[in-house]
Amino acid sequence: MVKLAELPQEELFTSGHRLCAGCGPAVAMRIMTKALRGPTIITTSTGCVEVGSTIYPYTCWNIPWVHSAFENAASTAAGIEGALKALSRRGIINEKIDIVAIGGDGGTFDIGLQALSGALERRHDFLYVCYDNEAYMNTGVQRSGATPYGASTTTSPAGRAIPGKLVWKKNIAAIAAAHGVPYVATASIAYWNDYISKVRRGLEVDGPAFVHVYAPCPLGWRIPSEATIQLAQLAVQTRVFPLYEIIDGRYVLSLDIPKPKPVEEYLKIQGRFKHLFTPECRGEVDVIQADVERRWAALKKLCSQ
Ligand SMILES: Cc1ncc(C[n+]2csc(CCOP(=O)(O)OP(=O)(O)O)c2C)c(N)n1
Repeated sequence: MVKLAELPQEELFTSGHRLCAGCGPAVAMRIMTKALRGPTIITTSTGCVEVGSTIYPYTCWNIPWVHSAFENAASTAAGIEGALKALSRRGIINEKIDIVAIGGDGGTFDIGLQALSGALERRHDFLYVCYDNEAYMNTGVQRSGATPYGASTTTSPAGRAIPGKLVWKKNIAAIAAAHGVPYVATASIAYWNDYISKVRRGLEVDGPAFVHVYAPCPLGWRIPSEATIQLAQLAVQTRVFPLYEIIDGRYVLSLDIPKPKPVEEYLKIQGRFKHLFTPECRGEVDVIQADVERRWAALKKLCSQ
């Protein structure tokens, strides 16, 4: 674990971006850059972070940065890796340059999944960081494969027809790990030093690495700006978003939660789950609590193998 005093003073994700007040993904980016270890090229797929951090002619990235389309951050990273290899073969560069691809949950779980799968399978040496704000926020809060069951979004609106989204969140860490890559981890912006250690480890391993970081969105979750970190912490403390690593296929729990808080505590402060507390939706909170417990038990089992 790193100490606060040991972090680099230099800001590579600087002030002046146009992300919302209390934006979880912005915090995820700033913390991530504190883990970089040397020359690095970053590529970011279209989404809040890309849109809000690089409004032409400005940028808040104090580091080489390439824009990718919504669907192909991982392919861009693979291309950068190939180009760097060619340059080093010709003796034009002789230092190791890290490559980080960044995508939101929509750009990762859904539309960028083919590009991600291909790059993981081809064993490109890069780190993929997925910041998960659990919907397509940049385009107006549409549900994604990462949106949790029961959440109300513009394309899964809670009302008479449905009580919010009807299907469960994809297990993206397991999908990434199924490619047999050396390193996969989940992280939360509320546990910044755990997150930094995981980003660093992802850079250090030889081959592809995937870090899934939980980053609440005040706009889409309908929470006050100052509640972002509290929510990121509550997700972990309720076991909604467990923190773990998958090192060469071996599951390791990063933080045990022996006395979890009730999921209700996490749900009730978010506007996107408000309808779950009306008489018509009675029982939905129990359904969510039961799913959290089932997934936690399965994770504990994997960690004990
Ligand atoms: C092929 C294609 N389809 C749709 C879009 C429109 N689009 C741009 S960003 C985005 C959503 C991004 O969602 P996510 O990756 O979750 O990032 P967030 O906005 O939440 O940061 C969409 C639908 C696009 N740019 N390209």
